[in-house]
Amino acid sequence: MRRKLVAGNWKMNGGLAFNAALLAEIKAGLKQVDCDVALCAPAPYLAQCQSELAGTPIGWGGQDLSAHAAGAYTGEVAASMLQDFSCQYVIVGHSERRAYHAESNELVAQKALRALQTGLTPIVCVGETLAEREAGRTDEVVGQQLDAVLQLLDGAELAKIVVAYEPVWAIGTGKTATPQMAQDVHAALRAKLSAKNAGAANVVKILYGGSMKPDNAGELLAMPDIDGGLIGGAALKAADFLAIIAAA
Ligand code: 3PY
Repeated sequence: MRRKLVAGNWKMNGGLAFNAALLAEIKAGLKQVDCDVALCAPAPYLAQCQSELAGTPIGWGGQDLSAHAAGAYTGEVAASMLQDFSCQYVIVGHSERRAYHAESNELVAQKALRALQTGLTPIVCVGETLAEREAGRTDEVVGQQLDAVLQLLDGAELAKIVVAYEPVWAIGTGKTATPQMAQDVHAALRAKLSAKNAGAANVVKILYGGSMKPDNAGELLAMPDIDGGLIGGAALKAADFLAIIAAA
């Protein structure tokens, strides 16, 4: 039985005062937690997450990292820097980074490897565009995205990743995959993981992301291969985030 993970992706939102109020409200509202919970914040606010969340059941992490260990890579954030702020997680390959920063499947896989080598859990995002879905290419596209990671990791490393299926057409649009549509893709992803390493496939959490909110979380999270959520807009509202945690 895989323990569920509810991870918030704040994207490029927030500010010191906003975060302080949000974190206080989430901490106050968090009663019984039966799942893992994490927040992925913009890099400048990781120190704030560390000081506000240390000692709580809520973990924290970055939204991206460099594939390089250190050096002349202006603007990049190294895995070791995330580690300095006690991050446990880092998102890699979010569709917004793939689209706006031209991140290839191979680069995303290298970032996942770098995270693992530094003791961070990479949340590896995969997902198809609307055109790809309408052309019947969903499994092929997410399969290729996952394959790049499978090629780089051995079985022990693979068991430590989290995968997030985020259909691009459901991100920030209010549209959500139906629970069965999401389950079908999650099952295909797990089959791919299993072909590489059956033991790892059983333990890897596959999250659903893309407009998960309180009113659809319960039915999505009830599907056998949906092991949690990567939450966008709803993670910026304490009541919504808490409701999704309660549904997990
Ligand atoms: C969304 O739900 O919009 C996301 O992109 C979460 O990562």
